[in-house]
Amino acid sequence: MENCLFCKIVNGDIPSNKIYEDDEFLVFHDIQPAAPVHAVMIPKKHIASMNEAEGEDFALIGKLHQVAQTTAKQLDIAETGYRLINNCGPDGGQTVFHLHFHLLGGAKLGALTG
Ligand code: D5M
Repeated sequence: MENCLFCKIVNGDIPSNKIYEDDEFLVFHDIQPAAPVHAVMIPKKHIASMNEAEGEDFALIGKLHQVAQTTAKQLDIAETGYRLINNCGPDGGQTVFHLHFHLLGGAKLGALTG
């Protein structure tokens, strides 16, 4: 998708600090970390947000959770625990409109606030 920041990262037009990559997914360190460990997990397929997911996208999103589990082990936060977040739409705090999950850990995280 033209003018999508994360598609540009997938295509290599914008560099990223990669943690994991396969044919379907890319995981990289967040440029503005909100925790000691903060990874961004995306499907390479452009899906604008959770609202736009349809059909086989949900299987992809399921697999992304498997990648989250593996990545948490790789980043050594599996034992202590972590948080997996999807921000959807403006009120959800989404700023990049390419579906992604935040994987946060490395410290005891505060309570969720609205
Ligand atoms: O989260 C979008 C996230 O994307 C936010 O935490 C910053 C991160 N971001 C933005 N640009 C980059 C680059 N170039 N590399 C790594 N991380 C980046 P949202 O849920 O949409 O607010």
